[in-house]
Amino acid sequence: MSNLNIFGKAGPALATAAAVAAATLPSLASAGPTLDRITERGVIKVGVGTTPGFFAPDSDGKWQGFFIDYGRALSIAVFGTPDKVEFTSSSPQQRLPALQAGEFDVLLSGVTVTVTRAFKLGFHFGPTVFYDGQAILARKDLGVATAAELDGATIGVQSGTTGELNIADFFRKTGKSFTPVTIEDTSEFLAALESNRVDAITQDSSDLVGKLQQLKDPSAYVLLPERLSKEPLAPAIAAGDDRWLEIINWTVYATIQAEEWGITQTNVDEFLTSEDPAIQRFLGVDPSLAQDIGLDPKWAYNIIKTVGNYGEIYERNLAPLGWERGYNQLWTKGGLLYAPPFR
Ligand SMILES: N[C@@H](CCC(=O)N[C@@H](CS)C(=O)NCC(=O)O)C(=O)O
Repeated sequence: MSNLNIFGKAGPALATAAAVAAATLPSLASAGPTLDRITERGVIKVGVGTTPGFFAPDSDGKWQGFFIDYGRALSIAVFGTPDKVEFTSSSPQQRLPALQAGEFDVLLSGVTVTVTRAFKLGFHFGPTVFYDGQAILARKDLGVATAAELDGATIGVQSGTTGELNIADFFRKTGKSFTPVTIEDTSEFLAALESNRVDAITQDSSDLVGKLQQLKDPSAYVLLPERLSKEPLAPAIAAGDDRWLEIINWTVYATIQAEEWGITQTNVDEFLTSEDPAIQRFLGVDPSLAQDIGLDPKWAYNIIKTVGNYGEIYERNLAPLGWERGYNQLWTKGGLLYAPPFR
């Protein structure tokens, strides 16, 4: 009788190697330098931007916003409390090198996932938390209603952003001309528009909608309807720490899954008596899932109780700016948000 199996002739040797590897595999995604640094320091360092609704200090100097809530959620996942997180704004130009240098543990600053950033620069990304696109904010007195009509305009773009290449691509496609003015500093970027140094500025639409209200006369500008690009905005980290990446992934997914189940900040306690075994595992009533992944059984419960589900985070921070859900709606409601199974 032949002893050939699916491994062919080399089967037994390969099978033995696989068995040894399985026996020596760590049971948890291994922590790396970032998570070690975070636990040693006792605080998560987060790089952010300065756009109302997404990240901005309130009148008491306390950071508020959509991405800020995700920073607090990460603090809950790691430390069980929302306040072991430090937010620092830095320019789009400086924040990726600062992340690489270990000055930040994660960027929650509207970073777009791109293939160059993944392969060439070596960054890793959590789930997209906001599906955005690049837009143009133009002076109304130019008299244009669409970006396609812009010809010969001077356009401000922030250095280090995906906007630099997108705007050049856009004009290459329309065959019209433009003059880019590349500016690093955010205040200077906005000042360039207000002083007529540029005719328009281009950035993620999330950024422009938020910054518009900081301009002295918002009614003097028009947000042109085109979206020049796909800008999936996601948490970004340096390579080399699988467990930190998984904590980020599943923290975001927890907020999405909670919304899908209808679990909210106000009704989460009622769900503690749910008969659904998946919800029992999710909320830590049944601690087996948390034991398997090495997190506090109440980590997801605490996140929902403290910052709410995805929809609540969105509504609280972005509805006041007039944002509708659009692509940032659950997959069950025609959007793109989808959490893999918590099992
Ligand atoms: N998504 C683009 C742009 C990122 C970006 O510039 N984000 C805005 C916030 S959405 C920002 O940080 N602006 C500067 C600031 O707020 O100070 C990228 O990844 O390059």
